[in-house]
Amino acid sequence: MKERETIQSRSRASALRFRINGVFIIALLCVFAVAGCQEEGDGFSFLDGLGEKDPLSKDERMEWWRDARFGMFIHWGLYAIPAGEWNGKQIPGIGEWIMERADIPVSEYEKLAGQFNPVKFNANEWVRIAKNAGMKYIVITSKHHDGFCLWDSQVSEYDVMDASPYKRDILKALSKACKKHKIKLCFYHSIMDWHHPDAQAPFYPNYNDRNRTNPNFADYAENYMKPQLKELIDNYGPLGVLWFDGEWIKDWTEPQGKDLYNYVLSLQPNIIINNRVGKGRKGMEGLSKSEDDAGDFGTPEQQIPAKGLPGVDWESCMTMNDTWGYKSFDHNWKSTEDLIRKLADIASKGGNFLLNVGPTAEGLIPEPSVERLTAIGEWMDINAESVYGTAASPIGEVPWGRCTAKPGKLYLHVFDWPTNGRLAVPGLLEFKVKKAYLLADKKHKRLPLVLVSQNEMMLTVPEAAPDPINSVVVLEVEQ
Ligand code: FHN
Repeated sequence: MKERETIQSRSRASALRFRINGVFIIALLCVFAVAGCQEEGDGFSFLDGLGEKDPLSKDERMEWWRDARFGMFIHWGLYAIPAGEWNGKQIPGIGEWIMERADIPVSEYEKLAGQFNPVKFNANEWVRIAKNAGMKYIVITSKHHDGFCLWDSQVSEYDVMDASPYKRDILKALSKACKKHKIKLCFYHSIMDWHHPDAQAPFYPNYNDRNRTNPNFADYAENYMKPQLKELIDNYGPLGVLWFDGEWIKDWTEPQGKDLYNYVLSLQPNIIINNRVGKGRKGMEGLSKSEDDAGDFGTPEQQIPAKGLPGVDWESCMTMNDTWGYKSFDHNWKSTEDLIRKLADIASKGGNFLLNVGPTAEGLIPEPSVERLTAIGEWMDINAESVYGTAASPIGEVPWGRCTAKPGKLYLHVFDWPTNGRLAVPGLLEFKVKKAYLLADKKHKRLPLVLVSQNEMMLTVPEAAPDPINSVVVLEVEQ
């Protein structure tokens, strides 16, 4: 008996030693892992893998996103093949809606999968284009409303591996490239699905019928959509954002949205989820109706809120022409000037800018988009400090452009450079200006300044604008 006790206590002691050694080894591995992350500065937090036991606060989850301010939206799928044309006719409206707009039956549309062979797709090149533009994250359509999946889904045959001749996992390639280039990968995922028989497929020829329901929808949501989201998080993560859309269908409710929000967080506790997971968004204005609505940030679409929204997280998503998915005949491109100023406008109101590209069926980002992104990148090379990690203007609206802020600094984005070399800066009541300089001037040479009133300061600036689109003047301030 005693002997047995001794053997048991000896084995308990050695088990304890083993556990202590194990804990020590795990702790050591964690230290190395943290050191490794820091050394590489890979943009992924140490907390990425630890979330399960220690849920983060919303502020902690949102930190990288608030800092990033600028991301790339990618709408890519089978719709890039017709590129806006069906049966020889140019179909009006956005390209990724061609299945709905041209009344294409599921059996016809799904044949496009057999032609999807984007041999020029290069994930590293796409990520490089985003990174060079100064973008910090990419949101790509894992599945748009047409239901086609850009990854190897285990619950569907309607995906790039099983249904297309390309047979390469696009999201896997992007996930690797994003890790390599330290860009956060995020997925857009449509709740509405025009291909699935338990979702909106039976609604043909009006897939977007807002008054119809499918009695099997709950089955689709539980046994198709949720498993797909788990695949995306488990096999392609950790993800930055899950960006839902297509939530306006009659079959979707706010309680379902809240359930989905919690489900996604249970899979990856530090993930960020947009407000289209539930029913809270106010149309294209995109902001949530109430704080109780599901989702971490508002999603204005093709518009920028008129005023700054202190304390509210939001992201304006926008196209560069008039379509999200590629259309060969849409040449209505926004100018570089417009896009750079929109970026400053959005940052000055405390939001993020998610700027879209719609790659071709071959897998190329259209040249006009690349040209604009390159120009934005050149502006960001000099001025990124006035965008990343900034907050909304604390001095209200300014007549010549926009203002962004960081603790101790105001960034004046001057769109209309004064022809007389004098820039009046209003709204400074709360601030004592210590120094002013041009962000483009590496030496930070002081610009002369005089206080004209308690509220307004006059800066003497060079006659020629450092940048004809947006020259940034930095004010070092005390509050
Ligand atoms: O219907 C979609 C549309 O195709 C596109 O994906 C945009 C992007 O925000 N969202 C929807 C409309 O709100």
